Amino acid sequence: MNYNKAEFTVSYGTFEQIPPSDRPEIAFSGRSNVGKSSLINKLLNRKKLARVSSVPGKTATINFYSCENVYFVDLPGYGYANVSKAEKRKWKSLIGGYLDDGSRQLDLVIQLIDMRHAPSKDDLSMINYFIDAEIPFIIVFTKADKLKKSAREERMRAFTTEIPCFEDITSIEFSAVTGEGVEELRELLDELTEDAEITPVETLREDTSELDDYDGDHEDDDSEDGEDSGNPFGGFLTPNRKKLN
Ligand SMILES: Nc1nc2c(ncn2[C@@H]2O[C@H](COP(=O)(O)OP(=O)(O)O)[C@@H](O)[C@H]2O)c(=O)[nH]1
Ligand SMILES: [Mg+2]
Repeated sequence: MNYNKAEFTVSYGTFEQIPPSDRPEIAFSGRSNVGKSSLINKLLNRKKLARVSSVPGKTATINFYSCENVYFVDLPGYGYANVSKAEKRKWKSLIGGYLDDGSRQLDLVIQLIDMRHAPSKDDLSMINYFIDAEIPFIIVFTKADKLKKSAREERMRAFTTEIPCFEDITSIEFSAVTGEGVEELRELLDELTEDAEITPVETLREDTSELDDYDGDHEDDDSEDGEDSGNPFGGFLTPNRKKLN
């Protein structure tokens, strides 16, 4: 893929605005300030395609970047303090709606984790969600340049016990400052998207109508445990997406 061809396409503030996907999507997930915008800019060889900020952003939007026949999807960052309930709800329905929509061509989620720290509760909720929902994902450890060799080795060792199923998860150590890991990430994405095609949405609709058969016991999921579950996500991370296999 020619990563220089990426263009910002569109931002959505609510899940309902997002049209059906007409091409493979690669989504980026991570807590606010983890280095998501910096990684997207590095990957796509641009200085300011995604806005980098020292102050965590306040607006939850899903941003789409197109690159050849693929969309890169920047999910809103989670986990920053002092956010209103209304904003949390918005975040929840955006990310929850997007990830839970089994009809999207979600080829991969790239889950970012700051290499300097143990994964947060929210990071672990995301990872467990991907595992339960069978959403393909990899982990990118960010800000590798900020750790000395020994501290870095210690952190990487700790991740093997802190992150569930770590030995089965592909992970990349990354730095937006030194560029470490960017080629490895590009190669992985190239392999994943080499046959990527844009499919007209009308055709997609016809195709997916047959998938209704797969919608097994969709109804008795317990995804309504809401605000009082003790889960920082308010319980939306209960997979009920349609399983296609
Ligand atoms: N040293 C270092 N700083 C980084 C790296 N990636 C991001 N940052 C800094 O971390 C802060 C948050 O980055 P940003 O990309 O906006 O994070 P986002 O909120 O996840 O999109 C900014 O001050 C960045 O300059 C990295 O790889 N190394
Ligand atoms: Mg950002």
